[in-house]
Amino acid sequence: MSNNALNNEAEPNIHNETHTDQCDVSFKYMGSTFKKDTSGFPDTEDCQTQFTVQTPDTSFIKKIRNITQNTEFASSVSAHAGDILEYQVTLSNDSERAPAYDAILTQAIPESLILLAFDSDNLDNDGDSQTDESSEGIDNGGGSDMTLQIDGTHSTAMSEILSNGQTTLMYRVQVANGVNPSEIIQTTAQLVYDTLPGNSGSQLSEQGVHGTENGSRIYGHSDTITITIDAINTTSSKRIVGLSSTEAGGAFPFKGPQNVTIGEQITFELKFSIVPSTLKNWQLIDQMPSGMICIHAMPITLSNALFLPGGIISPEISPDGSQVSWHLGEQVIPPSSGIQTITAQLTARVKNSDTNQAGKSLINKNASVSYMLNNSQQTVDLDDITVVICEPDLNIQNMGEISPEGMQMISVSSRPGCR
Ligand SMILES: [Ca+2]
Ligand SMILES: [Ca+2]
Ligand SMILES: [Ca+2]
Ligand SMILES: [Ca+2]
Repeated sequence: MSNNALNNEAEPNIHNETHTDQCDVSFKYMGSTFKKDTSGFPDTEDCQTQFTVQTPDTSFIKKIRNITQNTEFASSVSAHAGDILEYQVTLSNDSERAPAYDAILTQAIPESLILLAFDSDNLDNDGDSQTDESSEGIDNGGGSDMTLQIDGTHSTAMSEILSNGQTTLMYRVQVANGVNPSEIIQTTAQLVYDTLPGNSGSQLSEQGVHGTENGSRIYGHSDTITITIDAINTTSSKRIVGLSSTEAGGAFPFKGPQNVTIGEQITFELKFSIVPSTLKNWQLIDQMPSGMICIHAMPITLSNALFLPGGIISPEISPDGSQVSWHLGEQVIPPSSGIQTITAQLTARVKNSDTNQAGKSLINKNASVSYMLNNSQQTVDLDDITVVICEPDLNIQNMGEISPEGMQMISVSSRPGCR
């Protein structure tokens, strides 16, 4: 049975396709020709044999779970630096009669993942019912930037996936410290197998090489898994924590909208959380809205017990007060630090400018944290805060009464809502 179509499950040699091999005989006897439609000649069915093609019917299901965060197996997972992830690859052969031979699974391990060495991961990697034996597969000793391989030279479960049989492969990786928040890591596993044991089964010479027209048919599958590094958490990322004159509209930290007066100072807090990962060209910037200037800001302290290298990051306020920024550079949050929350404080003043009139809203909407992701600067917006300008709006009213002392009575009231 030839490998036709070449390495492709298609006509004429497709699963369950029936082929007929028929012999045709005729002869002459005493001047008469005897052939298959001659009375008494053997029936056609007696001169033929039928063959039904059986090919492996293999499915390939790849799943992953986060061991550190105790998640279930799924087709994708979220993680951060230091997490241990476990891959499970299930190879099932649903064919009744055709085993899959010489299966080979390969998967590239990128720089962002570290393969745990097969001989010490406490898993039966190659599905042969032995755990951490010396022949679990090719793992290059574990690590990054290489390709793992599990095949039939290490595992009887891979040299032949039986009809109605199943082989399960397992391996683990640790997420490297160099990953960035929101990074997406995709890993693709490739599976190949063929239809004869060894190179050519028990064929007579000349034997076909597998994958050629006269050899075994090679099948290939691939499956991709997505790992997403957790994003920067910006819940409640900007709040008012101090006001110089007006009464706060709510308990501090207050999200506004907040009434303010001309000349008032407002202290804001910026806050966000980051999972263990690496941030490159890390910056925190707050661009003031027109009508508001930054007059003071506090340094951010990154403890060198929690950040590498850490440090005290002084704010930079632009000469016109329109922007404050902190340049945190490249920092690693190692897995031992856990999730880190960064807070920064700045104080702004409502300018005594022509455009700042009663009822005007100043929306502070350009605070952001940014860092390098996939070779470009990724910007994550922080919350918007609205303040509304109030000005004294005195209402003087003659009460039309004379006091007992003979004084004219007047009423003075201010516009409601400013205090
Ligand atoms: Ca094993
Ligand atoms: Ca192992
Ligand atoms: Ca083995
Ligand atoms: Ca083979």
